[in-house]
Amino acid sequence: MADMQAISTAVKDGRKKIVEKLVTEALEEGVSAETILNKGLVVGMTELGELFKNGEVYVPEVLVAARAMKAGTALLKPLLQAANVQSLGTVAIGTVEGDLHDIGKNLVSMMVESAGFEVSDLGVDVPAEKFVEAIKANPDCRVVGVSALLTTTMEAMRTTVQAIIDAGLQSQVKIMVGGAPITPEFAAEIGADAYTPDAGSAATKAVELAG
Ligand code: B1M
Repeated sequence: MADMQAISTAVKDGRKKIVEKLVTEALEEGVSAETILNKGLVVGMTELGELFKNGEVYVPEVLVAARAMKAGTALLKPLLQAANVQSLGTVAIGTVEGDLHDIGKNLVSMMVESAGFEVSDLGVDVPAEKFVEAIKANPDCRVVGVSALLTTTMEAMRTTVQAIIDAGLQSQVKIMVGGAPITPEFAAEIGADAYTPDAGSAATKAVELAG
């Protein structure tokens, strides 16, 4: 029987092949992609984050776990996107300059795609100008998603949001921000249109913002 605990443990231990096997088996047993994502993969990465914070594991372990997590989410991606029927426009998304964390941003991309958007993924370590250029280059871009995972890169988020406002693009796009250190208060302070705490609510909010 599908065991979400085993999936989260395999992510935490960085066991890519086991993650792929357990996710495949769970899907075959009819467990939904959302359940596997939220009760298995994300739980494992969150638990690992605690160990990392407490100095019980180090960057190499985290990298191996991130690789296992990505392998698992790659299997879920087509299923999370299967319900997508109409295009609601484009969401440009990236992680701010100086920040290399992309797992959360990739989950947001997947959920936003599954809600019916095209996604223009700008990657990680994205300078403010690149966000601005991407919006200008895509008239269909309705929402821009800005992610930051480090307290030290929150200022780069502020710079990015300001650059989008300064370029006069707020009449074209709504700015959505998120990431572990970001709060609704910080989002409001820097002039973003929306803050969402997780990938599911980011997708719901993107639909609302584009409407
Ligand atoms: Co980093 N790291 N890391 N790390 N890392 C954190 C973020 C940290 C909290 C760990 C800790 O100390 N507890 C800590 C930050 C502390 C702080 O700033 N206060 C930290 C640190 C310190 C660092 C380094 C500085 C470590 C070092 O080198 N000494 C370094 C920085 C590198 C850099 O970016 N310049 C570093 C490096 C790394 C790795 C490369 C090893 C790896 C990243 C691999 C990758 O992403 N490809 C890594 C990882 C994996 C983590 C932890 C363990 C897990 C992050 C993650 O993927 N979580 C993390 C600890 C933690 O978060 N518990 C940690 C799972 C993911 C699903 O959640 O990313 O929060 P999350 O995304 C969520 C929400 O935040 C939200 O939705 C997502 C899904 O629900 N969300 C959005 C995210 N973006 C959003 C955008 C939105 C809306 C919602 O709208 C646009």
